Amino acid sequence: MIPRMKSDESTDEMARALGEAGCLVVTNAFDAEVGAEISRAMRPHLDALPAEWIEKDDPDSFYPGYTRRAIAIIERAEAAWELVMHPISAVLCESHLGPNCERHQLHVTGALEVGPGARSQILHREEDPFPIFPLPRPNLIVASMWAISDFTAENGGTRLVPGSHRWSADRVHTPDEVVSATMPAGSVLYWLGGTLHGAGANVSATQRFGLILSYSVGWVRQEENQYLSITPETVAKLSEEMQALIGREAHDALGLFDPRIIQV
Ligand SMILES: O=C(O)CCC(=O)C(=O)O
Repeated sequence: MIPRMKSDESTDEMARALGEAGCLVVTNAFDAEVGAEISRAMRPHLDALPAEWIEKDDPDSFYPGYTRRAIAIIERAEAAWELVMHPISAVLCESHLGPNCERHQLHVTGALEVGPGARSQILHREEDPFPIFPLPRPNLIVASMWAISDFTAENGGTRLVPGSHRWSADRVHTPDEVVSATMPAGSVLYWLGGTLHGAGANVSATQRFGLILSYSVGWVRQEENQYLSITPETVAKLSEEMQALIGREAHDALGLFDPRIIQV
């Protein structure tokens, strides 16, 4: 079962529930107008994707066909900045990543539109790029999916295996352990980097639209190269706190720089 809470409930309780189940839905987390503004900003980037990427499906591919993905959300959708910096995400990252690092960082950002006809995505763990750590791994990543449209079991709502963040490598999920995160627009789904998950199949007639924002411990390579995804003009508009979050701050001895060379 995926625990559900409202955004005005205790964040300590949210952190506990996320740690227990490996996933958590928080409803009433953001306004419809923010979602609409993000959709407007990302539409041209999603529409510009080559048709041949979208309108075919390689069943072995990690990314299913009929699904549009566009990254670089900080650069392309200013309305999303408040979600990137959302206080609930800050508490959950501090609680689950804080013990393993001096500071967490933004790992990847993306608008994900699952279209009618998309098959389900292979279940995976966000921490799979770090195989050097045996399962179950220490917490390296906290991920979030912000529901800009409703998420249903029919339109490709994210599927998860609650509890799988604690499994060793030989534990394989059974079909009845896979649960769809159904949530109304304005909700956010959180999951830990060790939790098995993937986009569901879309057997409906409408698009499922969400924003994925994930965070990692500050000492790993970010999934999305934020230095090449955000222009200096945009960096100059970010608060100091947000600049640190995107990685423009050293983590202990990692990421040293001389601030006299580039000043933003
Ligand atoms: O779209 C989703 O619901 C999940 C996306 C995901 O897991 C991924 O992009 O790796």
